[in-house]
Amino acid sequence: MEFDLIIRNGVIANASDVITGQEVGVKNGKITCIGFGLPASDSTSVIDAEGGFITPGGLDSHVHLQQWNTPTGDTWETGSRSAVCGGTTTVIAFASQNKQHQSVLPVVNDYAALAKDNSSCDYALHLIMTNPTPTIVNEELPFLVKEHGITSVKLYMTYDAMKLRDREILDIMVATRRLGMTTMIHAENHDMIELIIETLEARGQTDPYYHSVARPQLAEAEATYRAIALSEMMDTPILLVHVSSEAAAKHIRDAQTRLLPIYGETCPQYLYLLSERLKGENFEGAKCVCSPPLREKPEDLDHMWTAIANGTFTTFSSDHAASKFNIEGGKRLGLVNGRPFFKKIPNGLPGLETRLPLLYKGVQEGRITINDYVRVACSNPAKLYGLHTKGAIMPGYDADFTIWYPEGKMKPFELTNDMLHHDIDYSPFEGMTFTNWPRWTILRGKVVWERDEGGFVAKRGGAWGEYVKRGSSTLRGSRNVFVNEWRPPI
Ligand code: DUC
Ligand code: ZN
Ligand code: ZN
Ligand code: ZN
Repeated sequence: MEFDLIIRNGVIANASDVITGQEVGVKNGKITCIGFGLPASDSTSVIDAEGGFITPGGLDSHVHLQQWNTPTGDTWETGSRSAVCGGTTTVIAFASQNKQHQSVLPVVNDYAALAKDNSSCDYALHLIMTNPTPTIVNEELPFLVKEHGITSVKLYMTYDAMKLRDREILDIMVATRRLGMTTMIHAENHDMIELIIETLEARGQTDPYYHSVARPQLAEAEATYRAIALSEMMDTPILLVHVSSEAAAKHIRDAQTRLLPIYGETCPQYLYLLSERLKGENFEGAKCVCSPPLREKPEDLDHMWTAIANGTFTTFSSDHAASKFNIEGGKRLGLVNGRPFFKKIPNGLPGLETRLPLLYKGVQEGRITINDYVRVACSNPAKLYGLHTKGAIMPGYDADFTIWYPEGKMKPFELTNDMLHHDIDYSPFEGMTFTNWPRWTILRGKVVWERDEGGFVAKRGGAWGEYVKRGSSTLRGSRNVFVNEWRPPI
């Protein structure tokens, strides 16, 4: 058998196993063989992994690029470049409906056009629904599943511009159940938050730090449980996005123990950063405003690591939703007449490129295993969102890989923003020490990032990331188990 590429001397890590001593053979962008002593011909490229881990290419299933609410953020070009330089080979970003849109078909087309020919990694789209008219729910969603392979929606329980009532969520779940879609939910109690914000404002408490006071863990936990109850009644799988607190994770775990199809996602910021970061001088706290907010205590971070290790969290995503800190003309978003106003600070952090190195650090520190890493960062996102040729190193799968340095080979370094490839003027993780980083990123058999030599090399071949039409989830879905004799409409 002829190979285009052979990767030698690596430790192959999947979600289930670690394989040593074997090599990976690639032909026409696919993994065709895993075995001993694969033969190289004159036309075969050979990579020597020198004992480092070979993991499936990272799949970041929660990314905001060129969305209407991040006007100073990354484009597809800069965001996808940053992704591959951090080991990610596939991103799923959002096409976002405004309340005014009476049809989501043009919305999806517009977002797809932004990505087309501009992405250095493979990509897919979720749909954010903010105004679920009967036509959209009953006619357009089936079309999007069939024609575009958009098999997931994201719904918000908070923000005036996005929030849905419980009844609207239930109506959408009738359709997502019928269509085998995954429903992602941003769970925070809107009314609790709105009341707190109003009173904070009246008291002049508008510095960035009060963003975290305005969105307590209780607001997340209440909405999380409510979302689970809606899902249980409708027998429909959901994923709670960007979970930040133990109380919310506990609701998810309890539901999973009962075999409900409830899934959870967490993000790097909830593993590493605390709300004290919002107190920085000179408005620096604005760099760490995300929702749900950073939590208070070191134990809060430990709980999130534990929930990755014990399987409560299904996926680990960046939630890259970046805005520049300094914008042209010396302006800063979130300052109103020179005064900080936390409600006006764009919510979200940059994190596409740092997601995998930060998770890998947890492997090095013994918090999680390499199998946990692959499960939440590669395999489960592929299974939950129906990317059936990605997320594992197996014959027949896409030849997408992240290859790490062997331990001890890389000189420790402190992260600075100029090492990153996004178009954002800061990273909340600057100053952290790393002792490993993706050494090579390979997308469908082609090297797109080589840290020691060419750096970001995808540009040589153009932005050749492809749109991926997705199928249905292969994780547990609707079970035909109901709360009583009532049945949802079919
Ligand atoms: N939700 C997200 O998913 N991303 C950024 C902000 C938010 O509220
Ligand atoms: Zn409101
Ligand atoms: Zn959200
Ligand atoms: Zn998000």
